[in-house]
Amino acid sequence: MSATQAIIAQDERFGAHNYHPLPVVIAEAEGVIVRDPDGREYMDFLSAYSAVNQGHRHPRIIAALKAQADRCTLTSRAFHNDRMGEFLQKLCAYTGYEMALPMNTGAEAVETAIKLARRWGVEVKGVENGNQEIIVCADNFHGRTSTIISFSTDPDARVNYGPYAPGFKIIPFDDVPALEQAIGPNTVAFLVEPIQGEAGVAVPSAGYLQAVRRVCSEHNVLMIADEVQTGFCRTGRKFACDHEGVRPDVMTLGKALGGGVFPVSAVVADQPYMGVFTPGTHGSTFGGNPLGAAVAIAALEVLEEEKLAERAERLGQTFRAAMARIECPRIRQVRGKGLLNAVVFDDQFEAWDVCLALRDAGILAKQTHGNIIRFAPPLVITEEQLQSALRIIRDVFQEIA
Ligand code: IF1
Repeated sequence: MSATQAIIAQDERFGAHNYHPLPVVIAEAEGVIVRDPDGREYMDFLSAYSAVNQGHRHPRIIAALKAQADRCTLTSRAFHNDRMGEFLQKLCAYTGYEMALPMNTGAEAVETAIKLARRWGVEVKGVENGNQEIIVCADNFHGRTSTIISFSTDPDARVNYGPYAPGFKIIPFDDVPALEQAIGPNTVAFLVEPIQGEAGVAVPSAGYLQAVRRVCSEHNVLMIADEVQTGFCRTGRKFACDHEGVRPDVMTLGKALGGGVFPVSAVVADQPYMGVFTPGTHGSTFGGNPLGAAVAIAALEVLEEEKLAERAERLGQTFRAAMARIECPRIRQVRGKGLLNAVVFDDQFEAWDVCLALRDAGILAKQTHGNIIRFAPPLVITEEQLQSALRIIRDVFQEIA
């Protein structure tokens, strides 16, 4: 039995089967390249679902992790630490918001935004507590907590997890009239992914986000953009909302904020909204810890100094143009922004075998649904690496009957 097989068997014996991973084991990683226990190399085209935008083990980020690990790692928020304020100031400067609330995972950031909107609804908008409504989109993905899956439309994510949290209304994505019709006197927020990742990189019509911004402002409804996956340069701008010059009232952030080495998430908003949180009304043991703060500071510096948004924009155009030239009758659409892209095959097409063939050819990618493969390499990928990957993808796709 090879090392890979032994490790996979160990995972299956002792680990809950809440995933069906591609049969590959990653033992080492650097930049775009990951290596299995037998030394085989692959290009990572998933980037841990966009949490590794700066590349695996970026030296600046690893150095920050090691230096802080030798000073102080966890204090809780019962006391101040000397890194959180510096981190939050930098995050506010990077995002252009007045305040930030640090958490750890994307789901915790989304839960924090839901609580912010509900409390703002009562204390500022005047909605009776218990009647607050938040509008979300079909095919959303905002995390896996019991509240969040209560408004999921993916049966796998919510089946048998009842009773479900009330107070959510589901409308179609990319449908402004549906949003206008759904808003009522008790609506406190509209929570939306600027590009739906799990839905298969669903890019909305041009102008959708601007229209959402207008409608939310007109009806005094908070626009909450979930940029956990689309944020931090992934789509060719700092944030996906920047493609339309839209400034949400609240943004949820995560994944690449932790530079691919530590879970760091946050919610950003201006004081009139963030001000609803008063001492004791929200928190987290690890939220704002100095180790995550030090890593996030370095993660943001890398995004800026290596101009990763411009890089994602330029290389994303190269990727989509090359994919459009591939002769493969089973491909229905290539879509995305920056280096968040997906190839959509015919509805009944099962892409699993294509992912296995890509793996054998040296590229790691995973399908989001049976017929859609997401391609999202680290934003530090070089032009040469991208061209090499495109040749491999073309050869594999042209083999598809
Ligand atoms: C899994 C999906 C991607 C997210 C958005 C919040 C979260 C996520 C827009 C929660 C997390 C991850 C979770 C991971 C797979 C991956 C995923 F397929 F689930 F939907 F990326 F598209 N908002 N997405 O994309 O962040 O709590 O995970 O830190 O759960 O299988 P988290």
